Amino acid sequence: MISRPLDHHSPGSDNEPVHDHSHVHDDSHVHDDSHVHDHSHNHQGVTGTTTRTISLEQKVLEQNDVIAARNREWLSTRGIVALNMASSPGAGKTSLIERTISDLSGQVRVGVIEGDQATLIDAERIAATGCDVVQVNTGAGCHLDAQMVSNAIDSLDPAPGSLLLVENVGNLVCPALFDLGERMKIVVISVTEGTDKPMKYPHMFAAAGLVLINKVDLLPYVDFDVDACMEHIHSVNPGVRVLTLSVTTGEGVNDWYTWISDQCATSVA
Ligand SMILES: Nc1nc2c(ncn2[C@@H]2O[C@H](COP(=O)(O)OP(=O)(O)OP(=O)(O)O)[C@@H](O)[C@H]2O)c(=O)[nH]1
Ligand SMILES: [Mg+2]
Repeated sequence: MISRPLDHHSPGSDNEPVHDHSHVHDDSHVHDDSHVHDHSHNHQGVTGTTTRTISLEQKVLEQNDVIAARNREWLSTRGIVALNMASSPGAGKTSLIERTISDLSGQVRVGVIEGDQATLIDAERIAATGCDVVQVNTGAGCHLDAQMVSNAIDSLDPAPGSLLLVENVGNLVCPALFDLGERMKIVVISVTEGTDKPMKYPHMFAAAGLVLINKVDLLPYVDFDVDACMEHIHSVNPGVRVLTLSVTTGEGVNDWYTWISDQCATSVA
């Protein structure tokens, strides 16, 4: 794990730390793709053949769940509300986090964990808002796992009673499987992606505690039917709350803030 505070040293001086409230930590991992199925076959003779199949995926998920439960317990005893935000690449997760930090400034203390395969780009965007952030680079991995989040929490040290926004790697498949210890998964879909996505990626939408339909400012220009999309979302996740919004124009964001405030009000301190 590499920890690299942003602007820790002023230019030209290696020894003079400059305090900047924003910190970018690069929590880099070279992460093998954990979706490895190892079907080991152990054939014993012609008669009475026994075939032993070991599903590594199952084991990886079981181990992940143990660590996720520890994360959840740690967060819950401190009254920290952790939200695991998933979407396809570019749906607007980082933009929404940036806007949320800025609009809720002074009302809610926010910490952020950024998950991407590579780069510090999203963490640097968050740090520019003045918010503490840890970047986790997953290398070849396509999702965050509970151990990565545990390490990131150690670096971030989120304040009791704060809101912890975890931006997962842009991907509507694997993040559905991995519990990070969050309060809830939030799925963001944008109107440029097509109405059918909840049906094509049902596990991600089924795992969501809230779905946000973003970029509604683009509705006049794209072929996207909000009502049909909502029907598809509810066909895989009946009763889930769905909010429509535009991070760019601010339309609908107040409903999102009310939802956050309700979540924070029910956190156990
Ligand atoms: N028109 C419009 N553009 C938006 C909106 N929200 C985000 N964008 C744009 O969508 C692009 C992608 O936004 P990001 O916030 O980087 O998306 P992301 O989900 O964090 O992307 P990854 O981290 O790569 O998965 C940027 O160019 C944003 O400016 C919106 O409400 N309307
Ligand atoms: Mg992003």
